[in-house]
Amino acid sequence: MKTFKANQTQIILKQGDITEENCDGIVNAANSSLMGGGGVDGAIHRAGGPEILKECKKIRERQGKLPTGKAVITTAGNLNAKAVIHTVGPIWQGGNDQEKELLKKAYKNSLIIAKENDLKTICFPSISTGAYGFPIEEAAEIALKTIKDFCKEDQCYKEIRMILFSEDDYEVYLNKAKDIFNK
Ligand code: AR6
Repeated sequence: MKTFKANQTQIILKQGDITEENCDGIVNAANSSLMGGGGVDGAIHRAGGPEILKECKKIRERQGKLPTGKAVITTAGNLNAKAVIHTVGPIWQGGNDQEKELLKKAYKNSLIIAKENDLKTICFPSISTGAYGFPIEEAAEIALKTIKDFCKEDQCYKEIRMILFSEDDYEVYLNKAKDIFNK
């Protein structure tokens, strides 16, 4: 685990399973259907229980599929959190299909909706770098820069954690964070 600072917000990088975190908001790397899936999405629904899917279904009925880059919020069910923020990262298509802008939007819109719901500590997984194939080096840079830019403007967060599932992913994020936050 390593801690950085962006304005008044603690930025924590940690290797682990996001479903074991104790915080206000847990971000889910969902898909547009909001009906669950594999990877971190599957893990969050399994650990959080059926209440999360129930609310996702209501959102689907109300507003249809969730476009890439947008975010919605539900209960966290049995997780040690107040809410789950579901966002949809882009599927990597080679880099010329607005993937970078859309990944940035996924982080930014998650931060905005969590702020609107008064969440002070929030955990992110590495959005889009699993099944969606986004190259991790670029994804890490976008994730951390978007978080830093947000914190420059807004000090609403006490703590923002990036939870990296593998040691390799953790190392990539750590190296980027040293560049981005230590200047
Ligand atoms: N805690 C933290 N990170 C995790 C966990 C966990 N428990 N499990 C996996 N990861 P992915 P995506 C990491 O594929 O690329 C789903 O089926 C994983 O190692 O979960 O945005 C959705 O329903 C990787 O680094 O999400 C969508 O269909 C990162 O989380 C699709 O996958 C993201 O991998 C979304 O793909």
